[in-house]
Order: sequence, then C-alpha cells, then structure tokens
Amino acid sequence: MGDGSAKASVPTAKLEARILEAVLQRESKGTSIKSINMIILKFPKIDESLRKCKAIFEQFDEDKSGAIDLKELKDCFEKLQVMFTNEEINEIFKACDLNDDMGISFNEFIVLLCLVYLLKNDHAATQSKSRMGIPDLELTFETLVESFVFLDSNKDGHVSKNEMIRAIEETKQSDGRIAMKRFEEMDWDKNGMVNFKEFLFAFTRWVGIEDDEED
Ligand SMILES: [Ca+2]
Ligand SMILES: [Ca+2]
Ligand SMILES: [Ca+2]
Repeated sequence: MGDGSAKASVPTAKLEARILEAVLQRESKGTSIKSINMIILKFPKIDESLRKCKAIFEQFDEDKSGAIDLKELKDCFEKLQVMFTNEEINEIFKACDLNDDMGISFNEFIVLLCLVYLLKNDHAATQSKSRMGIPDLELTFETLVESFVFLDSNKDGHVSKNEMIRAIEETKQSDGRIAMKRFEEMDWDKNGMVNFKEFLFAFTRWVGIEDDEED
C-alpha cells in the first residue's frame, strides 16, 4: 500500500485515453461546483455513500478474500449489467489495481466503479436513469466528476498545480498549505498534473476510507 511509483505498464494506455476523452466530453457540459469549499462541504455525504459501497464490494468478493479478482470483477459487471469486452475488463482491472497485487481492494474498487460510471456516460443515458443500478452511488460519482471539472479550470482534462493554487486562493478561509499538500498527494507520478484517476484515488483517502476498516 501507498507505493507511489509510476507504473510502466503499457496495456492500460488505451483505457487512459478513453478516460481522458470521457473527462473532456464531460467537461464541455460544465459543473455546478463553484468553489473548493463546496467540495469540502460535500465530504461527509460522499463519505457516507462510499461506505455503503462496502456492502457491494463484499457482495462481489465471492471468496471473501478481501479483494476482487478478475473473475469476480467479470461477475460483478454482469450483475450490474455493465457491458464491457473481455479486453476492456482486463484493462480496467489493471488500471485500478494500483499496487499491482492482482486484486481490487476496496478503495481501488471505488475508483473502478467511478471510472465505469464515467465511461458509461453516454450509452446508458438512453436506456434508463441509472447507469449501474446503484443510484445513490452514482449521485456521489457525479459529485466527484463535477469536483474534478471545477478544479480543471482550463478544461484540458488535467488539474495542474496552478489550477489547484487558483482554486485555493479563491477560497480565503481554506488552508492553502493543506490543499497544496493534498495536490502533491494526488499527483502520483509527480509530473505536476493530476488526471481523473489520480484524483479519484486521492479522494478515497481524503474522505477517510481505508482498506482494512472495521465494519
Ligand atoms: Ca476475492
Ligand atoms: Ca490491488
Ligand atoms: Ca487543466
């Protein structure tokens, strides 16, 4: 856990490109979030909702190993009626298995579901109101997407350090140093930019979700 080294694996590049494309598309629609304080005010609700996600996680961890393996993930998508090709599922699995232990832990699972939510944005909109049959969580995912869209003020799909600084400066009451620290935590590969996936991983830590938390 907590190993921040950049992964050199190429296979997820295609998926990363699709995520970026989906983020850019979503960004063109704007956001209702107007300040960092608005995001922070939503933390308790996000936290509560993501904790409920634990029950879903446990349900799909069929062998109760504490992690979701590739086969369990396939079953999971089937049950949620999320349609992906085998190749796509492999890519998503790899992209979200941040510590490369061939299992999706709880915080990795939250990121995974949120990415699925983002990627399934367009297709499912026509079918039903809920994309994945978990409306509560989807509302939270939407808040996370909106928060990212707000922070990425030039809408290029990445939150830069300057964008973070500007957002903090606009919020006079907020402690800029803490926010800067948070930016640095988010920027896993230390390239000065935070992509949507990095943002999500950081978020699962900010709201206090731990892997090995007691029920
Ligand atoms: Ca398992
Ligand atoms: Ca893992
Ligand atoms: Ca940007």
